Formats: sequence, C-alpha cells, structure tokens
Amino acid sequence: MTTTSTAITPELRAWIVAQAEAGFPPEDVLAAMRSSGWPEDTAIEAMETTLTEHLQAKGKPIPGRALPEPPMDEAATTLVVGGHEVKVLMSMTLPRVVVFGGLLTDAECDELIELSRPRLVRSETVINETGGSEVNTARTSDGMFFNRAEYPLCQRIEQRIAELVRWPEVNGEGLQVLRYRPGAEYKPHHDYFDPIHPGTPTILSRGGQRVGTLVMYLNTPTRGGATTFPDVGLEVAPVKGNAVFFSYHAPHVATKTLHGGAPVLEGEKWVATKWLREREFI
Ligand code: PD2
Ligand code: ZN
Repeated sequence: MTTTSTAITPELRAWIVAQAEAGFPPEDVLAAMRSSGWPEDTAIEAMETTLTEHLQAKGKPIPGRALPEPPMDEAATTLVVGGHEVKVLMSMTLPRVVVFGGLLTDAECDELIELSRPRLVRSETVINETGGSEVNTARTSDGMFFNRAEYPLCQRIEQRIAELVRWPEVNGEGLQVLRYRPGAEYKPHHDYFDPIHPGTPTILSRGGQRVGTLVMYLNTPTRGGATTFPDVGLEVAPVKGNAVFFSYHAPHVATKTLHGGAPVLEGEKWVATKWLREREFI
C-alpha cells in the first residue's frame, strides 16, 4: 500500500471536502488535482481517504459501502434461509431495525442455554482507555462467548444468520450468550466502538468496526427484559426464538442505534448476541 496519508495536508483535505460539498463531481476534482501535478493513483487515494473520513465523522453513510441487510426488497413476510422459515415481524429504516420471528427453534434455544450455562461469568464491558474489559454496574447480566463454529449448533446458527443478513460468516464474532436474572439489565449503549477512545484501535485490529448486531431471544421472561431503542421509543419484546437485528453504517449517534436491555421484572431472560464486523474477525 502506498502511504499517501502523510501527503494529505490539512489544506488539501479542506480543499477536497469543499469541492465535494460545492457539488463538483469526483472526476472534476481528480482532474484538478492531476493538473496541479498529482499522480492519478495518489490523487484517487487522497480523495477516497479524505471523503470517507469526512462522511464517517459526520455520521453519514459512505456510498458503495455494504452493510449487513436482509433481503427485504420483495416485501416478503417470510424469508427462507437454509430451508428454515423466518418471519419478518417489523422493520424500520432509522435506526435500521428488523424484528424476526422464529429465527431459532425451541430446541436450538434450549441447547444453546445448556451449552452456555456452565461457562457463565459476570458480564464485562469494554474499558475505553485500553480496549480491555471490566465488570460494570451498567451491565448486570452473566455471559460467555462461544468460539465461531465451536459446536455444530453454533455453526448452523452462524450459517443461517450469514444468509439472513447477507454478510460473510467469517465477519461474525463468536456467539455471546447472556443470562439476566430478575433486576438485571443492560443500560443503553452503542455496540460500535467509539473512535475517540484510546483503546479502540486495538479492538479494531480484529476485523474492523462492528456494523451490525443480532440479539436472539432464547426464552420468554414472564415480565420485563425488552430490548429498547430510546432514541425512537421502540421496545422489542423478548420472545423465545425471535430476534432483533440492527445495523449502523458509522460509529456515530446519527445511526440512532442507542439500545439497552430493560430490567427483567420476573423470570430470567436469556439471549444470544451475534456482532458483525466490517471484515474477517480473527
Ligand atoms: O439483551 C438485550 O436485550 C441486549 C440489549 C442491548 C443485548 C445487547 N445490547 C447486546 O448484547 O449488545
Ligand atoms: Zn448492545
């Protein structure tokens, strides 16, 4: 890779952004850069880097950048993934949220619970300064991570998810299982990693940003435990086998993907979470 970043001075960056915001097409901006002596490859890379960073900082989508997204274009009420029927129960555009019915069978939910139960430990949250993790009162569940494809069950679910949201299986983190006891909750947060935190580059070195989340409900608590989206007043009821999917095109509040797990009031709540990264998660 060429290292043009040192050549992109603040003045050049400001000029490229000003041209784009004034509505000049990229070809014209490139032509102007070429005629002031920039080699074509360097000019293209400088433009791409500058405009991507600029859009990302403003929380705007980057044209041409793909996101996980279910095949909703046909407005079908049922999606068939790997021979398994999944219902579309609700969808919205901002935040991008889709609620699925029957993503997991009762037997799959029960098996995930039993495989995870002996490995549960108090859940931790990321330490922003270092990229490490620690116990935090904002998250009072117990949890564990499976490795990707650790059991045939995990692999089957991972394949189904990959097909459902059209995102490579290898870009997924291993499944996380959480158990919330009565009173336990997960206070509202974003699942992406905030670029302002010093620990973020370490986290991003394994597959880049998170771009999507799927929370799958493994049981139905008697009361409480909804997944909430406070920016838009949405509450998704935790119903065994159902799942809520949401995607975020940038690590930015403009995605309106602030979400939380409301306190469980009666019974337990079990979920499995699948986080999707930009690239292969190693
Ligand atoms: O359990 C939930 O509803 C929930 C809410 C918010 C899970 C997550 N976030 C998560 O696993 O990121
Ligand atoms: Zn979350």
